[in-house]
Amino acid sequence: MRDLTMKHLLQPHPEEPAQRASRRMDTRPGLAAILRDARKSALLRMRSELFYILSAPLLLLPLSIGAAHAHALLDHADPRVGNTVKSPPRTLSLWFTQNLESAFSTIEVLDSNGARMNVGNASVDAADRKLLRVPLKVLPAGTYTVKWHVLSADTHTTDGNFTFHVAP
Ligand SMILES: [Cu+2]
Repeated sequence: MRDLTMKHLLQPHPEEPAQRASRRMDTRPGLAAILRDARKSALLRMRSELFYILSAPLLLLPLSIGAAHAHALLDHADPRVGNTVKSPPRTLSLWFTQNLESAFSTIEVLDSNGARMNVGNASVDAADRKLLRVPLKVLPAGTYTVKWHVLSADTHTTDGNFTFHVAP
């Protein structure tokens, strides 16, 4: 405690102007005042260190939340994921959780032999940039795999796949 007191009196910390001011006004600082002063400065320093230690993970928190929210995930599809449809759809539509960049967002529809069943490239809907669509060939009964790869407006890419079935 004495060491701390001496150090404090010899090298007043510039970030503690309130304490310096109070010491200046104290014309005859008694032992009690010096001890109180030292205790206060130690507490202040401890508090500021604690603040930095505790705030570091809090500063990183919004970054991880932001990253998790920013990715474009598949919200729903038509035909629906895993569903069996009675009549073959002429268009596959995928709705995502984020706006998409058309040039780097693709859909591939493959039949059970791996043959490509989409006609041309997928395109983002002009009015709803979360909607990606691709025209389909006339699909015979069977199972189809949809592979999608999208670039969201925040420059993150995500991909995924699912199947749907056309009933015989
Ligand atoms: Cu993202």
